[in-house]
Amino acid sequence: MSTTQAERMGVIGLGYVGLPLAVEFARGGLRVIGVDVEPERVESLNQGRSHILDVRSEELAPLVSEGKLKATTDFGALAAVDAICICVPTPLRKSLDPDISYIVQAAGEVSRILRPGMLIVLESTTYPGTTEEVLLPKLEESGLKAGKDFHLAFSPERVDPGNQQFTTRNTPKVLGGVTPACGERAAALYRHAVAHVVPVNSARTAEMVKLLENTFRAINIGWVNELAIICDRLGVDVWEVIEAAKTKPFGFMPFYPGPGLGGHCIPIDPLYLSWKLRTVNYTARFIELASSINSNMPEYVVEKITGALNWEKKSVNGSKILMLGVAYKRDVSDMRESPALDIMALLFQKGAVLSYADPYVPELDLLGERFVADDLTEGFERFDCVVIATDHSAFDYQRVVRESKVVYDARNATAGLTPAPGCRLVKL
Ligand code: SAJ
Repeated sequence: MSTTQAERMGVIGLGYVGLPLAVEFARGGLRVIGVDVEPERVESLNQGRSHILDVRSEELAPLVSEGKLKATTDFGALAAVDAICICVPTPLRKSLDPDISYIVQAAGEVSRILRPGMLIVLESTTYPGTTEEVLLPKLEESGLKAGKDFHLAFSPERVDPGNQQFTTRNTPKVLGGVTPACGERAAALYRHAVAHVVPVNSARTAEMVKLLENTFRAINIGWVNELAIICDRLGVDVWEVIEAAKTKPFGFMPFYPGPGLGGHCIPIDPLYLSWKLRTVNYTARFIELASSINSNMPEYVVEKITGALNWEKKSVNGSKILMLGVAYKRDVSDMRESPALDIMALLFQKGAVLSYADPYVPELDLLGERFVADDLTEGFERFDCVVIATDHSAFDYQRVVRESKVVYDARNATAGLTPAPGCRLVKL
């Protein structure tokens, strides 16, 4: 099979990975069909309106009006393309096992329209072996043979939502094929959309590269979270320790303790790897240890809040507690796996009278209750404790330590601030 140039391509899944990718391919001169299962998302995209932070409608609209980018819910529209990138979610099940059902569903749709000469690339983060062991056989149900009749590769997404410096176009793109020719074909395709392609020798290698990247973060965050607990036991300021360690100009990279591990990547990707290793009778001890430390941080934080209230002769039960920030990290609205929600749930179960404030989250449902964000106009005196769980830039931390009775700062957001005489400030 020849390595044909792609003129037309498809992207399945128009979320924070798929839409920026579709836009870059369209800007690179290809005609792109984007497929998504959400009709209202498809409709707004075809009107030139973007639902993704990193894709401005001003850059999307001309691509749509010039016919370079079209969205649809119809997988059949992909029958006409030369290449398809699959960018669907890979969450965890409640049992903490990988949920690759979206990949399998997309593969079934692609298999129905697969033609000789097509290139299929999986971008969804998953365990090593998924492309060859799950996607390949599903696509070969078409009767076509991978590496012979069609090309198949894996290329991990490296999208960092909101990152103005590193974009889909300028972030190096790792990719690996199930055969060398598949890898070469994928590299030729991605050169339309990204500045720097990084070919590796197999799809399995490319799958593992992504898991190394994010497991590296999860394990190091787990280590600094344990360091925070250690420093607390030894009466040392963990934040000062890290700031001083950062002065080492080589061989050190700072990570910071926090209330736990949030987001849809870092808490999840390492568990895809440890799950896979269990199927080959191996225990990924570092991953599982970091995961247990990180997931225990909300309980650790609640223990410290309880202690701080105790010094005020108050119990959690009946105390008015304000959660400052509920998103999973600073200056984002995403609440997936947010540790702030775990802390709220634990406090709620202990009888706390909870409020929250978050400029990015107007309201939230938790434990069957609807909470509406407090606009903070009435200040902080009315709360028995203010918990800084997510250090959004918009908060006035000077006012927090001036007005609050008790502040529990899980993010070192009050660094350098002197609390008013009546404010008990406790830091992680
Ligand atoms: N966190 C800490 N301490 C740290 C860093 C993060 O507690 O030192 C917490 C955050 O508060 C958050 C969670 O960990 O709850 C994850 O934070 P993150 O900074 O890793 O951000 P994510 O989840 O947006 O990770 C993404 C990843 N991008 C991709 O997978 C393509 C990750 O690889 C990036 O390195 C990261 O963004 C980034 O650097 O922004």
